[in-house]
Amino acid sequence: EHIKKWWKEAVVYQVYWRSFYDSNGDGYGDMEGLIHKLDYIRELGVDIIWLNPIYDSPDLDNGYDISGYETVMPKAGTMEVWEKLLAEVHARGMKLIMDLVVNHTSDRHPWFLESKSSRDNPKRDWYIWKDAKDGEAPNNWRSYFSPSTWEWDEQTEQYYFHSFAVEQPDLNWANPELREEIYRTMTYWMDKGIDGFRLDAIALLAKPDGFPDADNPADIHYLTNHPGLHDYMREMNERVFRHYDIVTVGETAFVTPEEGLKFVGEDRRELNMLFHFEVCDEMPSWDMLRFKDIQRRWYKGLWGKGSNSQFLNNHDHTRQVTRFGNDGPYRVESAKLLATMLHTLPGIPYIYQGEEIGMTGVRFDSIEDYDDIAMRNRYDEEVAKGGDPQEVLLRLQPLSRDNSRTPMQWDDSAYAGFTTGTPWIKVNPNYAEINVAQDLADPSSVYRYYQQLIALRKNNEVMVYGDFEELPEWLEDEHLYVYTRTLGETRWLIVLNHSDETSFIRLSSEYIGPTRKLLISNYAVSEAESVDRIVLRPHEARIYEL
Ligand code: TEU
Repeated sequence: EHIKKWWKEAVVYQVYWRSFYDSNGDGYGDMEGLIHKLDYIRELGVDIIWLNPIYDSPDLDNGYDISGYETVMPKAGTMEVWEKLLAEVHARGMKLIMDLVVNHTSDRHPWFLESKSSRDNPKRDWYIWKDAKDGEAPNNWRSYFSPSTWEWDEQTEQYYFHSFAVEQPDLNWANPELREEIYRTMTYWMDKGIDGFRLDAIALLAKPDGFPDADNPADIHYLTNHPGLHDYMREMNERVFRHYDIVTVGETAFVTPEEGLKFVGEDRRELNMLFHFEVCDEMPSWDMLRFKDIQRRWYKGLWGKGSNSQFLNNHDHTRQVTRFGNDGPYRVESAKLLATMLHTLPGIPYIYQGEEIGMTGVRFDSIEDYDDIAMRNRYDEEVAKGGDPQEVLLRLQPLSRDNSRTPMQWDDSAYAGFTTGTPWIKVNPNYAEINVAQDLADPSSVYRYYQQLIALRKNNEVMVYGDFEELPEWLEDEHLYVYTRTLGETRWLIVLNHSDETSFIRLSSEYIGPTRKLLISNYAVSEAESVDRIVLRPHEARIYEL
């Protein structure tokens, strides 16, 4: 019952270009540098590159504060280099999807400068302006990056709304003129030949009438999924997406499977793929029982009706082997286990740059070493309220977005071979042990394992379209994750031991047949292994064909 699509069979590789490879020694990665490394990405076997924003921007939120939708930020390169990048990606048989931020712009976008210039400026209503209420902000909402979603403008004596930083005013999607302008700019990029969009913070576009106060201002779910949102999404599809053979991915915070299906249901004509955060937002550290529950609900809610993604880290969430695995003695096994899980669960797998060599999170000694506006604002806010600076720093470190933004570790030369200049953010000190050169030279490296996993997907449709079913014996096990994928006559058994202890699995006869074949594992497995009792070493993963 699956409609086959090229993007359903794809593996996506996310390039946070400013931390990927610096070609001109200014300390920032750039698109020219990315072009130099495209063969590295291609050899992994991935199909789609997701490029974080490269548009003109004051760069306060690392490109997510756009001041020009059709011009390129000089740090990233030029439009000519971008055209070359697209051609080089296509020449290698890969696709390029662009990250597009349409919930808000930079406060230095010309549209906002006009909008804030006077109450009767024609673009006033392209943003959200409100009078003070009893001399205060219109309501009690917190923003993602600041204590209030409202910023007072002295000149026109009104507040403007911002879901993120003060410098990121939200666009007013209720304004049809604004929507038309966004569709025009989307078409501009589509007509350049890109293969789709990753749509940033897309669940925030619709705002509630009257902006009522929240019962609990700290629980910022109120920023998302308001009535009218899907009218915008359907109009966006109607005006732009449906005219191209592309893939569209919605970054949707705080959605349930039911809400998520509204975005990606095959009959909905909105988006193709969901990129939801239930794991990253609701699971501060690893909890196999909760993870299994999340996977069950999403499988039940979406499978056969709409497409989901599988990931455990990105540029906003710390590195998976540190947060959800073991980045110490079992780092390599753990990185391979997490990859095996993400590539065999139902959904399109996303690889965040560096994940494929098992890069880890970071701990900088001083707040000055951190760049992320979310972290810096939170630190300032908490210290201003009397928090002990050292205690606040230690508490914010594990989930700081900078954990994933340290430079890609290419080799053990200065600055991990990322730049010949001074990097914009410090390199993780473990780069001498963890780097691409090392992994390419080692046949049992994390990189080589990812290559094998991705090659499996190319040759086995069961990984893409196979039904998912957990073995009942281990539903409630807090370490073992045991499930099958089935497509027609093909049946795979995946066994995962998510712990530092050795465990074992006793299998009933239906999983032991004479045809059982070990396809991949992250430990050497002796053929003498007894067929009905599998011993799983710490963080051991295996895929069997039954
Ligand atoms: O992130 C959106 C955002 O912050 C939430 O969706 C959050 O990521 C989610 O709840 C998981 O915690 C996007 C970009 O990825 C981020 O880098 C930008 O800072 C942000 O939008 C504003 O554009």
